[in-house]
Amino acid sequence: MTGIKAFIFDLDGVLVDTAEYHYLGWKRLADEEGLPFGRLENEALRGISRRESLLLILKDRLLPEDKIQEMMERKNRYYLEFIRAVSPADMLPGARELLLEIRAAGMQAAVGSASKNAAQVVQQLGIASLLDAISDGFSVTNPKPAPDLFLHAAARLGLPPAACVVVEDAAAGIQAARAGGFRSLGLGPPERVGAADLVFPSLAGVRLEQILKKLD
Ligand code: B16
Ligand code: MG
Repeated sequence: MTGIKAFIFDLDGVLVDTAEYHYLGWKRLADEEGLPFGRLENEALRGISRRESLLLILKDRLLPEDKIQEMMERKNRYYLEFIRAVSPADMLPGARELLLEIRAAGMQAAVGSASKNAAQVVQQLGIASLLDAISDGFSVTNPKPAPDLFLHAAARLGLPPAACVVVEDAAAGIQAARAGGFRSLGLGPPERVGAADLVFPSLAGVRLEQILKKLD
């Protein structure tokens, strides 16, 4: 018996690939500001909060707080334009199937995303009715790799961390899961998510029973 009663899903990179839209938003901002930024630099932003992402793009450039706020708002406007077309068809392969299996097994499911736009994306994906809780960029102050976001989700589910599996595509997310005492399922290359209890390239073809058996 695993004692697992719930799954906490990261959003971007796990349930949907909004990473490309985050990239295009940052790229447009960086180009406007004459900041060097490309796909390579973008890899370091996976799962990282909006503010931390901007600070990484700025490197050692120091800017006043109002300019930082303005740039974060501008990038978010671009991002919101890009995600307007997100629909149920954008769920990543295997994600909806796993959510449905979790529900059918009488387990709980939550989203734990650093994004302040998570609720909107969940709505557009049409999966709100499959979720028991959404913890997002408004829920806690300390971003991943701090465990706060996942602890918030577990508290909303009324469960201890050890009863929840965190599903993540980012190194910072796996770190956060481990720090909080959660089980973890990493999606992607071992170089990125190898610290997780269990690693799959993606959720495509991954069945609930398979996960529970391997975590046993
Ligand atoms: P926002 P996740 C993260 O989502 C993204 O991976 C990351 O690129 C983004 O900067 C962060 O959300 C904040 O998003 O600007 O919409 O608040 O992977 O935690 O679901
Ligand atoms: Mg992610």
